Amino acid sequence: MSQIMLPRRQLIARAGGLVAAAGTLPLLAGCDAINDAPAVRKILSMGEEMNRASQRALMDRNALAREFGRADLSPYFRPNGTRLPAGAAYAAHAASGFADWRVKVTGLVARPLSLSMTDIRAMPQRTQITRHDCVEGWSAIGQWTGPPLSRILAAAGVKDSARYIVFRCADRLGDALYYESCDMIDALHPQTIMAWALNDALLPIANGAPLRLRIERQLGYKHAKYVNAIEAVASLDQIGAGKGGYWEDRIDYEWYAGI
Ligand SMILES: Nc1nc2c(c(=O)[nH]1)N[C@H]1C(S)=C(S)[C@@H](COP(=O)(O)O)O[C@H]1N2
Ligand SMILES: [Mo]
Repeated sequence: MSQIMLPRRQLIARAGGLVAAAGTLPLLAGCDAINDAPAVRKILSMGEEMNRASQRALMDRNALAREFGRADLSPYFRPNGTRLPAGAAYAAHAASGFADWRVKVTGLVARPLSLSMTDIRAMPQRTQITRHDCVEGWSAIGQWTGPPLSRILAAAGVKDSARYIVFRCADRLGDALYYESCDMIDALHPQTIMAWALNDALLPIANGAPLRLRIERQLGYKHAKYVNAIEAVASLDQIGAGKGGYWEDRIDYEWYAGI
């Protein structure tokens, strides 16, 4: 029980074997005389480094994002970025209920695929209620349904040489098409799905119809909407400006936006 009550910082320090140093931290805080002694400062900063190292080691990239209940659903899932891709081609797809929409699966795969929405819906599905966090400072909770990306990649026979998955989108923002990418850990994460339904209804156009990525351990801009191609690559250097995403190429959004 007392273990559980320990602040996270001390738990991590204990895991790192720095019980003594960490145990004295609360006493040292506010005691300038001792804090100023170079030797003590050095020990404290060693502790900090150990904490950071242990934290990194403890961070589990395969851990699940929190899932919520139906009572937690946001009454309205706010759309952001493109709400309606411009152009006649997308309009025609929308008018026909996306009957002819294709998602190409290409690159480092043994069997390139061209999947219809019927194909996508016939695959094993996952439904999850998760919270979407946008860097612009808003969140929303929604229920998403679609096949795990891992299933799609397995169907295509993704090769061992693939290190990243690139998601290409149908919407143009200014000079370029939106795109995103992730590494294989996130690509194969059980909550990474290609969603075609939001809250038990077909995905609204504003939220990325007919198909959008849900990559639940990452910030909002990684969740590519209007996806029409999934590409397995060994390097991101030749994709866009080489930083792995539309916003990453343009402003200082991190490629790895883990949450
Ligand atoms: N194709 C495409 N995907 C996109 C965007 C976009 O403009 N175009 N915006 C991103 C951002 S910044 C966020 S927060 C989410 C918003 O998803 P939503 O519209 O369902 O809220 O989509 C992301 N994926
Ligand atoms: Mo966002």
